[in-house]
Amino acid sequence: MLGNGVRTLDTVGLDQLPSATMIRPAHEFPDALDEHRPKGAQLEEILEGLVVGLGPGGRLPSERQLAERYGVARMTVRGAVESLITGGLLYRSHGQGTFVAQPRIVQSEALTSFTEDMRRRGLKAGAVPLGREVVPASPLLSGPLQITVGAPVVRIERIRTADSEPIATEVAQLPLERFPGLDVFDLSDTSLYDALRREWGVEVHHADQRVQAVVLRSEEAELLRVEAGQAAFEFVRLTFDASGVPIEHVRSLYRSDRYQVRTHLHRSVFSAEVAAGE
Ligand code: 16G
Repeated sequence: MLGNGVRTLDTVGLDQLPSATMIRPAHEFPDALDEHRPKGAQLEEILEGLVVGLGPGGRLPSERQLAERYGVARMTVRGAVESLITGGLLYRSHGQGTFVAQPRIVQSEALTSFTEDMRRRGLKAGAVPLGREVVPASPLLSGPLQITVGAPVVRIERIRTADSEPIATEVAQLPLERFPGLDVFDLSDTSLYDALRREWGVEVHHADQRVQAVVLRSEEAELLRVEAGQAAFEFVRLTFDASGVPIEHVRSLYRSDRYQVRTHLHRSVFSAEVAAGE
């Protein structure tokens, strides 16, 4: 993180902050705080300016420097920094400082594969196999997949990476009868959706997906290389082919510090849902 090319304002000295940044107009970094407005809120604005100016990976001046520069208590600076950390704009690296976070990967509403999602953002998608087995369909799974209880299901566990960084874990379950040979097919660094198309001639068409917030257990956090107790998005997706036959049930855990979900809301959907009694 601290290799060459990391821009840091530490090196220029906080007394030069307004002009030395040069990346934002000087007037956006006030010399002194306005005594009629809450100090914390003003510091947050200053920090937001620094986030934009420094860009991802840039290092923030220390709390002490900021406190001296703006004549406030370190606790006030810490509060403002914490607020931007909570908002995902900054992150702290122990013993190294506070840095501007990478922008999050946004999941759009299109039905895409992980590989397509990453490629579109200029990142290289990867898949690290964790395990694969054929299991009998449980009563809970057989309903959604529309197969009989006990029918063979291929259960595929993978870590998904973007530019080698773990982003998500996935447990996909697909009916073996629909995809014979999937239990032995090599899926390392391979798109499952590509394989379904190429090898079995099945195209994903639409999906029902739910997302909820969860707290990562220690073994999940370890796989994703984040701290245990960090929040994650849990997606449960049931994917269908063009004839409406379910082909895949997936539970994924996505890092909440690297991922974001975008939804597009339309008024007419409300009327349709009310009409459908949802
Ligand atoms: C995404 C899907 C997952 C699907 C996978 C296929 C979410 C939450 N999940 O990760 O259901 O199995 O893509 O990706 O988006 P692949 O074709 O790259 O293997």
